[in-house]
Amino acid sequence: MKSRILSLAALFVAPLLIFGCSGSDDPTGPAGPGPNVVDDLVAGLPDFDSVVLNWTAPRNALEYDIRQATAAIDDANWESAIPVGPVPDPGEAGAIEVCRVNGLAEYTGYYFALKFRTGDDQWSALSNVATGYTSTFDSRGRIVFRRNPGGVDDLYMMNPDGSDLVRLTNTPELEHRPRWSRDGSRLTVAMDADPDMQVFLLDPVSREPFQVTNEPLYCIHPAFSPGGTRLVYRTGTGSPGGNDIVIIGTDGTGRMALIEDADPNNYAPDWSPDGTKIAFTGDLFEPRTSSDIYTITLLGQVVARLTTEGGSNPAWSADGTRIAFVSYRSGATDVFVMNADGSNQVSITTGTDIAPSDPRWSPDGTRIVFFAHDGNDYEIWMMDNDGGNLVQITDNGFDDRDPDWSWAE
Ligand SMILES: [Ca+2]
Ligand SMILES: [Ca+2]
Ligand SMILES: [Ca+2]
Repeated sequence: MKSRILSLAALFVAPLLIFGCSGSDDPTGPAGPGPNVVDDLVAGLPDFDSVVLNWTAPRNALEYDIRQATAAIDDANWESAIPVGPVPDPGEAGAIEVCRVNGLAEYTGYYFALKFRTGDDQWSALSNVATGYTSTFDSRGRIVFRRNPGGVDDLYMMNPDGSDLVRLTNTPELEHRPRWSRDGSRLTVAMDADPDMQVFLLDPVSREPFQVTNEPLYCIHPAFSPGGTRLVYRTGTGSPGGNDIVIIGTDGTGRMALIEDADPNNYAPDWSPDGTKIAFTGDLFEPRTSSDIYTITLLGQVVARLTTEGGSNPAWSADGTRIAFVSYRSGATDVFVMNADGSNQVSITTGTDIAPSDPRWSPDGTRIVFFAHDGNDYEIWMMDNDGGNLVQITDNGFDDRDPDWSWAE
């Protein structure tokens, strides 16, 4: 009984002691867990148009007002600072709050501060002022790919070792098989559209898509010309399994079919780095028993049939001397590398237990990135151009597909 009285007394005394320390005019109400001010606001994880704010949730907070400015924020200029949104609802006192501030200018210094509301028209004092820099957009050496965390694919960008992951899109549409422009400033991608997938350009900084094609049947597999003024893509023909290879200006004008009204399945075109040829997967000649790799001129004249034992998804190296591709000719799916004239075709993944898809070259031609299934979902892998140093880059429960390595210098 005695100990019960003591503990009851402690319950009454302790709050009085805390009030005594913090002052009787404490605007945040009765004491409790968590601070009654925000003095640990920090800005970090910069992206090229956003930063992430963290702070400890104060007690009795009902709402946050978070603001940014490019000059230091104080009580005098608080009202002119720019509110950011959306802001999170206050969590439990003492919890770590997180707020990503989007829509900032690239490579710019910002000041951030907040107030929190504790009752009707009762606002706290200004928090500490945090500073943060957005980063500059730089695609050099970066790998773009698609991932489906919400079930529908969005585009992401990462370093070759998987670090510094940036989400480029967050849309309900499927973004399929992105490709960098040679200067790394733009992407081309096939996206869901009405009535079927169409080819878009995508500014990776503004995330604004521009629809290039507007055709009744799907248009997919776009790739840039080396100068960035034209695209080559694959379009449906209405004939079951048939696909044409088409080039078009990036402004949507100048459409010209290189392979037209084709019954067979022609796909995955890639523009030669010297701009003179298109390599693609096709089945042009009788007997039509396998998909092989062909090159054609910009007038649609077949230059060469580079493979005869099966081959798909050709990818030129940046110097134009070699082509990587996929083939099932040995009874397993492998990545092959050959000279650009079709000579010296060598499998570089023989003996591995993965089935690689859609190889793409590093800017210096020493490495090849591709995607493959890990038994549960798709992951991105990388290896030397002779198959050595095979490493898995992503490792998660989403599908990670269609990597493309920026050749921007
Ligand atoms: Ca999407
Ligand atoms: Ca996985
Ligand atoms: Ca995965």
